[in-house]
Amino acid sequence: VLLSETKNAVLTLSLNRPERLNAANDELLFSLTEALKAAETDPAVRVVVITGAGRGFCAGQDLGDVQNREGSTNFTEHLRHTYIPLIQTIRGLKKPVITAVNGVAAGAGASLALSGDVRLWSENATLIEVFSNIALIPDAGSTWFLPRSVGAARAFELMAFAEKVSAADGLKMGLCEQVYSAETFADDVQAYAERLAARPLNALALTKQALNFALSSSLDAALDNESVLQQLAGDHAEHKEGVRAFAEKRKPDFGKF
Ligand code: LHQ
Repeated sequence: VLLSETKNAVLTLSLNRPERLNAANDELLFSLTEALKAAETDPAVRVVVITGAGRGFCAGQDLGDVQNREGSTNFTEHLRHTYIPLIQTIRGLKKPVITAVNGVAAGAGASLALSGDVRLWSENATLIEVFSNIALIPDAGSTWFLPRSVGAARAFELMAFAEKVSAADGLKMGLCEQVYSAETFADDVQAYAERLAARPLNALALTKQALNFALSSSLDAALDNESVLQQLAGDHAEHKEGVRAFAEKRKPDFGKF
């Protein structure tokens, strides 16, 4: 259900149920969460890419799987055991996570697409807050991620009508940072990820932590949090390398930290 490959410090995790557009079952969600946790402590990995095999990114919860459950499904328990730890792991990971959206991202798959530190879309990517088509509410973080890019009213509209967002519109709306041609998508994502992997990763991990904090805090609290995290950045060998390289008029070598 999950393919894993590391190349030049970039770990690519591919959701692999292509015949169902990578709709998620428990096994897929658990495997993905475990692989992300393992990546955090793996010195060979500096950046993680999450993408989909085949023509889809992720069609959300496998609806066949939901229907197969005995009796009435306990959605709250299900979310607490599967999607919540997954999204928390992505947002808390001390390494950058790129969501590389190769095709349709629907339902909880849309939430997953939005959860990356950087979101790279193929021109074939689409995002659909599809939940209302089956009279559910957006979960796995969509109610948190989407209004932060488009505002609550536009988010509500996208959710109410399960409107399909194209790659061009996703870029305008701030749902992704780059759009690449479908033919070169995998190579473009790898090249982007390798560029990110060459950046100072301790500083980026602290930047991620600061952004996570600031998204739910007051300005005063964010300013104070920055001052604490800046100390951690400044005490790291990476910072000394950056300053030394500047003085010596050469490119810093952050890859060794
Ligand atoms: C699928 C799925 C799918 C199984 C396509 N499952 N097979 C929910 C419940 C409980 C608690 C936790 O939280 C959640 C969160 C959620 O994610 S709810 C939302 C669940 N997802 C959906 O409702 C999406 C359903 N799928 C679609 O609307 C369409 O398939 C999209 C718009 C994603 C893609 O449309 P098309 O490109 O036209 O592809 P398709 O519909 O022909 O799908 C291709 C195949 O994939 C097809 O199988 P088949 O055997 O006919 O070729 C679909 O049945 C299968 N598939 N999504 N979620």
